Amino acid sequence: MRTGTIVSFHSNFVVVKDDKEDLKTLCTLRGRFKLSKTKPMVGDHVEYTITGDRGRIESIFPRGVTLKRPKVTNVDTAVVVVSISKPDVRFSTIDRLVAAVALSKVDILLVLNKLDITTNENIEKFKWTYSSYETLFTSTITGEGVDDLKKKLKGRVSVFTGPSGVGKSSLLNKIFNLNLKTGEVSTATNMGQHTTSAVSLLELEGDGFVLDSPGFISVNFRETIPLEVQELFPEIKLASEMCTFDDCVHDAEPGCHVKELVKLGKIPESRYKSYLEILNEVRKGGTN
Ligand SMILES: Nc1nc2c(ncn2[C@@H]2O[C@H](COP(=O)(O)OP(=O)(O)OP(=O)(O)O)[C@@H](O)[C@H]2O)c(=O)[nH]1
Ligand SMILES: [Mg+2]
Ligand SMILES: [Zn+2]
Repeated sequence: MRTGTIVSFHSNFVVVKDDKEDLKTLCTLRGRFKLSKTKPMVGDHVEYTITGDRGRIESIFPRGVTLKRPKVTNVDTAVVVVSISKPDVRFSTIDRLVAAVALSKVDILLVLNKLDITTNENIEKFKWTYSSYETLFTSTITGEGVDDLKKKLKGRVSVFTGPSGVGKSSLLNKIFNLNLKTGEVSTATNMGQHTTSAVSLLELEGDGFVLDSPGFISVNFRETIPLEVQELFPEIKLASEMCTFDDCVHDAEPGCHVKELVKLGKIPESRYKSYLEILNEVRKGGTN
């Protein structure tokens, strides 16, 4: 039997890219899939058969990491693209975004795009603030960093996410000579409009897939408990090992190494503030 990956939906069909051949087939589902709860998803690895020019999904392999919005499965990496000029995405927003992505347990690659219009001072500030993440710096205008990004995507399933207008589609166009629709950043709000809307995987020359996701992954920390919030902030998690109390949440506790490092200027104040904000949200949520 053939195996492949569901790359998109097309009315009542799913489009399957074959594992071995450069072949895409419109597939229907077997009857039992229509009744069962397992609905196919973009990113699914499937067994399928072909009759004539139509295929049929026979089974879906067990899933890896699944994102709810955008709805896609078997994701290895979330490429979180941001810019700090046009649009000027605030650090607090970036913090929430990467924390939300961390909830889904995918690897995070943080990309600062629009280097060409960002001051060195701001780039350095960003570098320091996000030094606990794997980061890349790019510009679709000068081409800087684009090849490095391309290399990082090889052999994996990556989802591009980030605020609208930061240049996700532009980066993908540049990397893969695609022609995704890009939008002008609206000058009125300086925040751009959502240009990308469909969920479909793009193939990387037979080696990996990328999803250009519209705008933001929705942020919801409702199911998180206070002690888990530090897992979403790598530098805080690391420092927590030296707190006096094992269950320290780095708020009012004595002997807190995290607070110590913030005081010493070794953990960015803005990161710690975002951490506390999410912690308080989680506490209000009443899940613990
Ligand atoms: N100066 C500069 N402009 C860029 C860069 N990359 C993209 N842009 C511009 O930013 C605007 C938005 O780019 P898009 O690629 O549509 O942004 P997006 O992140 O895909 O936005 P959504 O699809 O709405 O989420 C376009 O006008 C691009 O030409 C860059 O590196 N430098
Ligand atoms: Mg886009
Ligand atoms: Zn602590």
